[in-house]
Amino acid sequence: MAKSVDYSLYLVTDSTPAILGDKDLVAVVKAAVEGGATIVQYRDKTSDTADLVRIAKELHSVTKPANVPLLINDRVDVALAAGVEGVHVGQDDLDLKSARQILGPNAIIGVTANSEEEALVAARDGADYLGLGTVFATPTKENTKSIIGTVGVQHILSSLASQGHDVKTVCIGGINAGNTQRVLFQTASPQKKLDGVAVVSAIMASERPKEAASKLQSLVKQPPPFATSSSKNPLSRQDIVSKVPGIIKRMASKKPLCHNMTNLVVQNFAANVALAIGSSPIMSNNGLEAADLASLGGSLVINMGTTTPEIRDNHLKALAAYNAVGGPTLLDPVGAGATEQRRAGVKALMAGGYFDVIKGNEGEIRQVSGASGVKQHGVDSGVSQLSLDQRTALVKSIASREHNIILMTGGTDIISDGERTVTISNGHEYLGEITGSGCTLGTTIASVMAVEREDKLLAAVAGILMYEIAAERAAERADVKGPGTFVPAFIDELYGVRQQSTNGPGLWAQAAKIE
Ligand code: 3NM
Ligand code: MG
Repeated sequence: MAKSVDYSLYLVTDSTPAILGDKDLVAVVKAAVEGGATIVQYRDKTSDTADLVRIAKELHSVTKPANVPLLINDRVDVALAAGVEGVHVGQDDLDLKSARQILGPNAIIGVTANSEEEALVAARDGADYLGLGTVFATPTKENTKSIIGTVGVQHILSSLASQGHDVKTVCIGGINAGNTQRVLFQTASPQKKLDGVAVVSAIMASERPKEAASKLQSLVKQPPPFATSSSKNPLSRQDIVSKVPGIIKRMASKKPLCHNMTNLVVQNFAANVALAIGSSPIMSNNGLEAADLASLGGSLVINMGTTTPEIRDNHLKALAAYNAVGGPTLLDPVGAGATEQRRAGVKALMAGGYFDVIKGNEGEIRQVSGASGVKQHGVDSGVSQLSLDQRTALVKSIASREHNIILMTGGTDIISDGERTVTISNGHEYLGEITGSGCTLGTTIASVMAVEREDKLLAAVAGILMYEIAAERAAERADVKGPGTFVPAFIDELYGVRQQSTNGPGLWAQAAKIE
């Protein structure tokens, strides 16, 4: 059934005062269509049937001239009576097959799907499109069945593709101008992408529905700013060794801003590490100034080490600000599995924005992957439960799912962008005997990303190598007797490695332990 329908900006109406306010429904829909809504669903759970038909006809008089299909939520009878293009049915409404029998093959019929199974059944039974959700918790619909996130949407898309269904798809629930681009980007599976986004409040609650629709329409057309340049050149040891010195030199001469929202324990150490490697640290936990800082062209580190709900709000504000301008972002989910607060914190941050890099130890990365039953004690690295092959597979799969870079630190660090995977076994045991070594590795990687945006995996690898080779050199020094004397020597060696970056790849060629 090849109907040519543009699903890119799907407006679902809401006539309740909480959303519509005192605006006129038909005027709002008219404005939204002028702004760029490509399909409209009239959703009204309370009006009497006669009013539903009358309002549907009024809405049709503004959608039809614009060639925008109008669908009715749930009520096949109303759709027939008003002569509109189709219906949208939920899982508890009239079933798809009956709706199709009544409305015929040319009607547009969409179905809400909350799970893989619901989606496959609806696709098999001939739905024209599926509304996948609920993506994010939303006050607009409180009785939603489950929040499936971008991961859940992607899972359904993959499974539709693997069963050969080319049904159209939109997602719904908490979609707005702040997350539309990221949601389209992060839900994409290799074989199938969403055809559009569906919104209620982002347009219906707006005082300027035409502008709101036009903004959303322009967002669905372009990739998010953080995804505009991403080269995936091969990264052999040879490539890495030859490119890293130039990148570090560039960082030292540009002195990019590295905005750290980090924990109480490492503020001072992280700022010193940033200065030593050649970036300009700013240690600000105030989300309200993040947009100003993001405009300065640097990168952002969010470290959950000593987080609170209030700090999390600041983190989310800053993340949105950096995402909006494409500033590189790194999440360090310290102790991610240790407490309920931290588990909720990781989820909220990952649902609230995009991180170019998520770095953590095995337990933290397992938490990030959503693996259940991971218990962490304290916030230290703990004991490995997975083999190297299992860890590598996990890192790769999360990276390809999130469309970002995942770094799992350990004796051997594993880093992947889903396609390319690098393992690095530099470093020294003293790094495990001081506080903040993981946190300041985050600072280092983010600093490098600020100057190397084309290939962020290469940037991260450069950061890891710089950091761990400096640690080896510090530990070897005669004046270093243990963790205490190691710290100042390490800062000196970071500075030293930065100075030596002008000497070409010699140091790296010799020291880098890469596979
Ligand atoms: N259906 P907003 S969520 C109408 O999950 C509707 O099936 C949902 O509203 C589903 O864009 C939802 O304001 C409300 O978040 C979406
Ligand atoms: Mg319904």
